Amino acid sequence: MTDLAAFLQQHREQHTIAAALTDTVATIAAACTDISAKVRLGALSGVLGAAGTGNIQGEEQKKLDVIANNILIDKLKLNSAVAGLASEEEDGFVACHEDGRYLVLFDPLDGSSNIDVNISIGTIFSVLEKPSGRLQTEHFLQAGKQQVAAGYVLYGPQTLLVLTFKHGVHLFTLNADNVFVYQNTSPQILEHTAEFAINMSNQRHWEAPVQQYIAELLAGETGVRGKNYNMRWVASMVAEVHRILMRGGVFLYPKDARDPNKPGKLRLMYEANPLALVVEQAGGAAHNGHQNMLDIQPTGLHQRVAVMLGSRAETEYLQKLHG
Ligand code: AHM
Ligand code: MG
Repeated sequence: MTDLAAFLQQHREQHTIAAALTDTVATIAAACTDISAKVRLGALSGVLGAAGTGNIQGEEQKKLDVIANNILIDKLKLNSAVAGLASEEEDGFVACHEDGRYLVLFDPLDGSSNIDVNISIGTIFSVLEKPSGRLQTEHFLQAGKQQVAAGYVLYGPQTLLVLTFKHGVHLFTLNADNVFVYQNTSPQILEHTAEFAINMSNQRHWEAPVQQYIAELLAGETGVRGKNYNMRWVASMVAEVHRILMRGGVFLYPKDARDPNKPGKLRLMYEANPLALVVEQAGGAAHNGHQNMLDIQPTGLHQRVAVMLGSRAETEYLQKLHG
C-alpha cells in the first residue's frame, strides 16, 4: 500500500519535480481531507444550507462554499512555498509568502447546487509558478498549459484525489484513517464514446454547432453518427469529468445566448484549465469550440469560458462543427 506522501516522494525523484511543488499539492490534499470530513457529516457538522452571502460573480454562497474556501486558505497560508492564492469565492487574489514559488487557484466546492441534496461535489485545484516581482493579478493570468500541477478531490461515495504533475494522471482513495491511498492505475480516456453530458434545459440558447451536434447524437443509429448515445448530467463538473476519466464520454457547457457578455458558465482558471489538464494527461482533449483550452490566454481571474472536453473522437468532431 502506497500512501500519498510515499507516492509524492517517489514521483518527484522519478521526474525531478521540486519538493516545494509536491509539498504544495500535499497541503491541498490535507485541506481536502478536512473538507471531506465536514461533507461526510452533512447536517451533523452544520455545513448545509445557505451562507446568506454572495460571491464576486453574484452567485449565492452555500455555507460549505465558504467553509471549504476558508479551510483551503488557512492551510495553504501556512505553506511557505505558496506565494498567493486565487479562489472562485474571493474577489481578488490572496497574498501569502513573498518568497513563495507557487500560485494556487481553486474552486473550493464545485457543484454547489448538489451540497444540500447529498450528491457528489468536489474541490478543483491548479498550481502555477509565480513569475518574479511583487505579486499582482497578472501573475495568475497564465495559459493552462503553464500549469505545473492540477487535479481535483471528488466527495462522492468514496473521497478520491485525482492529480497530475504532467506525467500522467494518478488516483488515490481516502481510507478510514483519512489517508489517501494510491490506486495503481493509469486512467486513460477512451477515444470513442457513446455517452454525453450537457444541461439539455438550455438547448434553445445554444449556438448552431452545439445544436447540430446534440441533434445528431439524439438521432441515434439511423442518424449521421450511426450509433445510439446515452446521456448523463450530475451538475457537478468534477463528477462528470471523473466519469469520463473512468469510462469515457464527452462533457459540454457551451456558450449561452441569454447573456452575450458571458462566453459560458464555467470558470477558466478554477474549473476549465485544471480539469482540461487532467483530461489531456489521460489522453482526452478540451477546447472552447475554437481553441484548445490550455492555449487560451486568460484576461481575468474570474473569466468564464465555453467548455467541451472528453473523448478525442467527439471533441475533435465538435471542433470541426465549429469550423
Ligand atoms: P459551481 O462552481 O457554482 O458549483 O458551478 C459549477 C457547476 C459545475 O460543476 C456544473 O457542471 C455546472 O455548474 C452545473 O450547472 P447547471 O446548474 O446549469 O446544471
Ligand atoms: Mg465550480
